[in-house]
Amino acid sequence: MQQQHQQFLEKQKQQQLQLGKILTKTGELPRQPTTHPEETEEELTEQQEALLGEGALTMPREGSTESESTQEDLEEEEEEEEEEEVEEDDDDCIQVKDEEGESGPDEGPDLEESSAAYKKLFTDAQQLQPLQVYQAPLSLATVPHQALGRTQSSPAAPGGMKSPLDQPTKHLFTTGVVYDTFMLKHQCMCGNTHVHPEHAGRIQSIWSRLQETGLLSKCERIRGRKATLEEIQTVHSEYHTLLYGTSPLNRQKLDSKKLLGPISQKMYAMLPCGGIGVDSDTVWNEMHSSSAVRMAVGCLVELAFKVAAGELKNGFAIIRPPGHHAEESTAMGFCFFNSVAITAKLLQQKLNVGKVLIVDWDIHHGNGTQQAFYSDPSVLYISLHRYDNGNFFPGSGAPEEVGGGPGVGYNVNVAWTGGVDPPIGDVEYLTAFRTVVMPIAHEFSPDVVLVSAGFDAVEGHLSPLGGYSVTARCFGHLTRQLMTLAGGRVVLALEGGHDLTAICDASEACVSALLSVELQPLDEAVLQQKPNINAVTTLEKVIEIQSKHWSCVQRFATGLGCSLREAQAGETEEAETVSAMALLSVGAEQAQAAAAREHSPR
Ligand code: Q9C
Ligand code: ZN
Repeated sequence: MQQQHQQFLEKQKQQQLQLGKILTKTGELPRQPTTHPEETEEELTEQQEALLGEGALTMPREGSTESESTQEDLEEEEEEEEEEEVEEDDDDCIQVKDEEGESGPDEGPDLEESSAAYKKLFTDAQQLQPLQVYQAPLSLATVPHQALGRTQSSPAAPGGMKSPLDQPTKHLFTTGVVYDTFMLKHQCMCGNTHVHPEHAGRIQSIWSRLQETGLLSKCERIRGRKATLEEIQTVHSEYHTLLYGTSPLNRQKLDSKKLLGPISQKMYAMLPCGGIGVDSDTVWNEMHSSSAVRMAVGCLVELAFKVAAGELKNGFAIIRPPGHHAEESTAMGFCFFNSVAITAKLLQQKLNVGKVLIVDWDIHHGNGTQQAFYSDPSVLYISLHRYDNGNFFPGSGAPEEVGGGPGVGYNVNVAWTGGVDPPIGDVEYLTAFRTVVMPIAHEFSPDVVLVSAGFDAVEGHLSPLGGYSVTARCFGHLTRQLMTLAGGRVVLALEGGHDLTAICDASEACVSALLSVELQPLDEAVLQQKPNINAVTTLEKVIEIQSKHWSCVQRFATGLGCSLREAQAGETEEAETVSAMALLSVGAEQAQAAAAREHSPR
């Protein structure tokens, strides 16, 4: 399997090199998107039209970088999904004109029906009761195959094995994984993945890795969907939502309802690579990006709802583009819609989930997520990121940013400062979890944990997009620690990371942890090493600031420089002292009671 994957990566690398050359003509590609280029082109501004030559409109052959088995899988899927796209375009009109009051069919009968059931579940059960007592809502329970319609017509998995979706009667309480090929279509029109490291191959590779290692067959595959414009507006402004949530095709319909106003004349920057976008990172494909960015959000929402409701043990969302930099009205750093933030809001609004913890271990600060919950005490945001005194992208995330108003203390920035010499690695991340992340998280006691799981802190990512040397394995161990929270209701969502080996290794480690598969142990060297001086300084500062809001961190202010082994020994000693004290006090009480009996009259 390893060897196969290695070959696949090699092949992919070679093909990436040639991407510029292999742009083929539309006619040769029967599988090109079924949205009608002729109609769409009319909608584009003159400026964009000039950019969209025949060659530029044509994307590199989809799936060309995949292993054969995955190829089959996805191709079958493409067919049905492309049909959906046109259907769903109609829904936008319904949602935006909002005449129906309720959400349009885009949200789907599944969500609408189950949403009510979920809400009832949470209210009745006083939030997240033990999972064994959970009764699946009607839409999730055993249903005859035919009754499920198109959402169940899933492709057969490679090797003749039926995929989980072909067995609608079996719903296992296991790790859910969500992935959808719609997200592959968000690609710069220049087609050069070297210029744009946030490319489709990232999630294709992770999906293949989970298949090839057999991990996927231990999981339940969840079908994604595009988030509705209404859902996106739980975090983003209406203008921002329409700007990035619509394509020329459905905008035409919206236009005819005279509701779009300034959206009709979208403006993007022309990029040096020949494509268009907000900036060179945050590229836009006028034909396909809106579907992709809405799919990324909808996939995470679907997965997280099932985990929060107790239908799945936990989950891993293989989604792109990432979201944590996206602010209310700003797209940046590859991000358009903040999937994790939207999901947290929807869990609260539709499922009555009380407290959500968001842990963000992408190497970059999640400025969008911080902004979305800055004055909200019901969502605790903890980010570990390279900060370097504001000199690392996006520049925000100072330790002093602790939240505002009622949200003071509910924003925790572990802002690594001091560059990469010495490098920040496993020991530093594990120490941060030991002294800051896990104590605060336990004290907060969340109902659900969402993880902005970027893997750009993994070794293999060089400055300026990384520079740290955390191992993939370490992320498995961090995941396992988070699973001690919220009754195990933990959902990871891919954010950044572009080194394919690194993000595949890390995804594999995290999914293994979620499945409670035995993890590769951390090296003894890691357990015996002390965190580096810059990390200790960073953690001292965080503890000094956050101890005003979280009393639990105070006890870690000393001993930050300990290795994990030393800390472990200290904890054992502490525990022994505590029980010895308890014994002493029990002894004292008994003695007192005995003395009292002796002196009391019969
Ligand atoms: N000129 C994520 O990992 N590059 N985003 C900044 C400045 C931004 C990374 C270049 C990298 C964004 C989700
Ligand atoms: Zn990042």
